[in-house]
Amino acid sequence: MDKHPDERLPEFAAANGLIHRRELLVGGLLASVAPAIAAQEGLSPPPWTLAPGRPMSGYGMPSEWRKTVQRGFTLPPGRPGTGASRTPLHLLEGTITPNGLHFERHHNGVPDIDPARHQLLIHGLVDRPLTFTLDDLLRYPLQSHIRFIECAGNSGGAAAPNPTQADAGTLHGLVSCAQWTGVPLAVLLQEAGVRSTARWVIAEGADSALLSRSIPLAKCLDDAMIALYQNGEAVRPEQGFPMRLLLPGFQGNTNIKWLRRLRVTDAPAHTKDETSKYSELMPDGRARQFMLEMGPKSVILKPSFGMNMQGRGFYEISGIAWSGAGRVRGVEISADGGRTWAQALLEGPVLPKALTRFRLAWRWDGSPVRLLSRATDEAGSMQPPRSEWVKQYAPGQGYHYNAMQAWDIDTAGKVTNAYT
Ligand SMILES: Nc1nc2c(c(=O)[nH]1)N[C@H]1C(S)=C(S)[C@@H](COP(=O)(O)O)O[C@H]1N2
Ligand SMILES: [Mo]
Repeated sequence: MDKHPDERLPEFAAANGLIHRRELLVGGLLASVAPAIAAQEGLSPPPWTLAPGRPMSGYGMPSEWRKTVQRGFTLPPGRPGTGASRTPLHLLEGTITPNGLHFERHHNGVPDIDPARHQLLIHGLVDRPLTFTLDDLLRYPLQSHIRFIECAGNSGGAAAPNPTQADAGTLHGLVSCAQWTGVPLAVLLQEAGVRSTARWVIAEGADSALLSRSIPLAKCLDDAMIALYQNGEAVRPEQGFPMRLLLPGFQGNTNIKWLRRLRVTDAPAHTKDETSKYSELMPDGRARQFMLEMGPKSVILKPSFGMNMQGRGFYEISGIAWSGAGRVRGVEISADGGRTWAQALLEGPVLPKALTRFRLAWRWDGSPVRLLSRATDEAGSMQPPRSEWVKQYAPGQGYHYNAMQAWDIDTAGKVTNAYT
């Protein structure tokens, strides 16, 4: 028989107490966190068992006790026009972002679109220009896929010379993951009859920013979708109701919300949204356009800034990883600033272009440590240290930031943001 967990020495996989991922499957390591209680105390009825609870409601909301789990704003909420709100990644579990907490990025607010008056036009280099209402699209066979969306500007604050002391949601919360249901764009393009000279599709939104991006035709014929549902309910207004373009793994900006038009062309349109913005400034002063795929990335969420350690002992390290290239192949964790690494457990199913939860048991001995995670994707790309990442771009460039996130923990258990 196995010894009591307290007596059994876990199998360590890297320095400073990182425990082999196999031990998470065995369990028992963390069993000692529950305090022993007197039987009497455990049996006395809590107040909510003494009176009937409240009635049903038409649309459920999270517990009153979790009211503070909110999207974070860099600009005050309610401010008109352009801005973003961030998913509180550090306050969530699993991999699916609740719809009310999906990050938002609007270039001129959220339009209130009457679905009965909205149409999607497909035109340009096609044999038959077509328009689709929401009802038309709902007659097609639908597909569901769990996919993340990440703004190209996510984590861009890490281009600053000193690490910002803020929680993981504030630093990295321009990424969310949902099950999207809709019509594969390839089906609609096939129906319109794409001409042989076609190479690009210019997508345009029905917001007052008329946000427009040039998308390679190959992507539109691959895994692009006209998304109508988000985690089982109609796409939220903030996410593009009644329909949005979903381009799995591509920078968020190309996932045009409130989609009204797809113009098939032979060349990109060089719209304002892909010239003045969402292009990357390189060290030689030139800008790179159409860097569309998001790189491999991971963030440790537990522990992370604002969650201080509760004394030495066993902890579960957990976080999320993703890549625009496909599946996450592995996530490694270091507790000694990157000298030794342990493979984390990836919680299945590990889906392509979706958030993946990773976990690892850890015994913190109370000494100062630097925690790091690094993801490798199925294309073989690995997250760089920050010092390597910054060399790729002009100073201050903040798009496509995917360097490793480091958290320093001091002897008091305080967690701070650090650069590698
Ligand atoms: N029509 C339109 N589509 C848009 C935007 C916009 O402002 N207008 N913002 C883009 C940007 S920059 C991002 S990162 C994503 C954000 O999607 P979300 O708000 O659903 O998270 O939508 C993209 N699609
Ligand atoms: Mo974005």
